[in-house]
Amino acid sequence: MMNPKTAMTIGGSDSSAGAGIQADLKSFTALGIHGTTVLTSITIQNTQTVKKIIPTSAEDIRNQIETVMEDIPIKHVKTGLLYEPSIAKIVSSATKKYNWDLIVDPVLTATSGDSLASTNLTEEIKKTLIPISTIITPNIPEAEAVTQHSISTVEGMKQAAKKIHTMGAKHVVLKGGHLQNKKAYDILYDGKQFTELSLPKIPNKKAHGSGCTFSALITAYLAKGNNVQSAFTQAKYSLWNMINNGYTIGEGSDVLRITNQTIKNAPQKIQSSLHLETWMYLSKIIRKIVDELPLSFTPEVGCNIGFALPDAKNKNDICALNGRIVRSSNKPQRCGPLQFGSSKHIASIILAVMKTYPNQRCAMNIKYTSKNLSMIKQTSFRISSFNRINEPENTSSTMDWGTKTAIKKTETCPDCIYDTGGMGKEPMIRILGQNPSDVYRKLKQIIHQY
Ligand code: PXL
Repeated sequence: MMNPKTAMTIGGSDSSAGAGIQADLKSFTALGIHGTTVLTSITIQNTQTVKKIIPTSAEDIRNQIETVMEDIPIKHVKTGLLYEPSIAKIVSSATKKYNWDLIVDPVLTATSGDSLASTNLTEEIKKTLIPISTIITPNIPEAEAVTQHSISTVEGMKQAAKKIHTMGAKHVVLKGGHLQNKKAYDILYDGKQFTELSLPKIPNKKAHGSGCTFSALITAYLAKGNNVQSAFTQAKYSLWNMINNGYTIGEGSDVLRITNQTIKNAPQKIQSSLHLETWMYLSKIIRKIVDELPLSFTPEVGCNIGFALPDAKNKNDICALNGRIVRSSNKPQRCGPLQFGSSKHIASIILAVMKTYPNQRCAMNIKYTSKNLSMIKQTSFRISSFNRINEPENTSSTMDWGTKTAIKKTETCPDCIYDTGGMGKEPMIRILGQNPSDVYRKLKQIIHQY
């Protein structure tokens, strides 16, 4: 195995490990980057409150940087909580000395509202860090503090980004989560053009550490060799999925799920809000299915499930796993991200069903065994089938032909279609339904016959 690439974070410890150095290190690790850590402070906090900040001495901070740098080659460095202006000065000289690519997250306050900076830190960041930063990643209150202008619209964000760019930052990433919009807009400005990304805000999730994690992910993507624009985009989608899969450990904010799995399963290239809603719906149901699917329902080739946009025309309109739910260590496990256009197989089935029954937009395959079939027969589901022996030679898709053949045999849409396989083809049962919940409900009813 190759040695991992390296990066550094200079920031504070968060004893609840949701933000700060801990979130940075988790983000680096999730992307396969070895993170080194320079502690500027210890914060004493839980998910509800910051009780105390104990700064590290300037000498010890300098010593940490020098000791790491005399031994380990590092190019990408992220700063978080610096706390005092003198620390910003130390980072500034080190950036010049070691020729770092510096990613500055100008941390001023915690999610809980507690202040994380002594006076004059904003001024020092403006004076010494912004002019040498590759990227600065403020949220709205931080951008307001830096520009001395209030921001309440996406247009206002763009004006602020331009202003911060004139202060010397090569790129400005402005995080719009604080705007009162349904969507979270984030923008990247490189001095010439804006890249705008928006994803729906995740309701009821006050996520602690999302700012740290976003800039740490950007840093890690840069360390992996991505350019700024792709680092920004990838980090945004990964972060969104980490918030979406966040979890509760205390009475206060949730914690992000900063794992490689969450990054791998993040949405990619989402074209519209309808695409994203479809993705989210299927994603949620897949989680339940993986938890509850008996191994006896998992075919050798694995399970897939697809969900089509209304009026789907081709496989690009169908969201499915680019991978499968497979057996691993004796339990079902999801592998692969959910993507539009990723499965010709499941798309052929759904598109064939939708030709006759446009509302039936979801399908999932499960293992065929005579026992599974007899369990389905105990329900009131309509069952149909096809036989591969009867497939004409000139069909372009067996699934299209088989599904249409099975549909012709019943007066209303079947709930299940099975075939008993063929040469080198595993027999299979497909569950059809209007949407992921409908398919999940039918699956549970079949499991219940056990
Ligand atoms: O999210 C900003 C931040 C950075 N660093 C530390 C923190 C926080 C927020 O709570 O605790 C150590």
